[in-house]
Amino acid sequence: MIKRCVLAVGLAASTLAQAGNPIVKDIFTADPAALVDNGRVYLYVGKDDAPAGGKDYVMNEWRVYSSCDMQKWTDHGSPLGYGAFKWAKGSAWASDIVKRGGKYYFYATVSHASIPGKAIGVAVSSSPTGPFVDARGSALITNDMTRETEIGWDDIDPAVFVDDDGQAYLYWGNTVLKYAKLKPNMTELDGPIHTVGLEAFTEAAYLHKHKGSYYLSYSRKFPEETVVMRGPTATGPWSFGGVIMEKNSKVNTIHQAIVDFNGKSYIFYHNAKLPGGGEYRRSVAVEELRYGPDGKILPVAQTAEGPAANPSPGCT
Ligand code: FUB
Repeated sequence: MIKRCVLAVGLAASTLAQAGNPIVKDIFTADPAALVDNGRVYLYVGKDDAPAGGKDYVMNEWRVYSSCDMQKWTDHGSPLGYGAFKWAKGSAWASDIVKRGGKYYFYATVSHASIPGKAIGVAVSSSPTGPFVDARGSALITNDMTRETEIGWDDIDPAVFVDDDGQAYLYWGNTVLKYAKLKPNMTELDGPIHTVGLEAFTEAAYLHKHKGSYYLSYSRKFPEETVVMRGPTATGPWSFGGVIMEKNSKVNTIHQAIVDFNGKSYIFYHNAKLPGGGEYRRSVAVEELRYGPDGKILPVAQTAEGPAANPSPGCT
């Protein structure tokens, strides 16, 4: 199924031979994050390592894949695991990535080793495929920094967004959505933590901008469905924009990421459709995402085929 090849840059990588969903067919993958850089789309996932019948997440590392056309994907291996954060003790949960000043900043959920609960770290690399190293040597967000809920997993699922004026924002949360500005160094908060009141917010907030509108998508309810809010700024005010994707059948989570690539828009998400899949054995997939003439995101159906090939000029 996997053909070994060597990229022009000299890094060993593997080409995934079969197009269609799920994107990765040889391991279980979850919690997609995506980045478009130099005409290539990079997909970051958590590796679901739970055994068949497992009762909890087993996630120790992230993996990165890339494509020039949204159909053929190259496997670049693991750019980091939770062990990149010396202060963490496990749980390579959901992540997000952004490029700034020629560097790639990877925000990641992990379990903190000494502060009970989940935490968010930031790692940095000079390449989108890593390796990434801890950019701070300490967590950016810890469970004791927010007090809206008693649960230990309410500080998860980072989503980073840099606005056109250069202001960066970090959104995150489970049960309660929070956000804060980031300093230009991308490794420190710049001001207070705010909360956003969203109906039935569960997790997986994601902020993107398209044709002048800001879209805040998230997982609503449990089992989760993906819904979107729309607003005039990166911090709202938000108006409900509808359900983008209906809930999964064999897994409660769905976790989306949305990017524009080569003139089209795409949504990455996960389900449990790979044979042997389930709650803790998920699979990342992708579909084209379309906007109506009024800028409303249209509902997206999950498909086995995935999007049509969209070759990015000059991308090899
Ligand atoms: O993968 C672990 C958690 O499940 C993520 O952080 C959530 O978004 C959900 O997908």
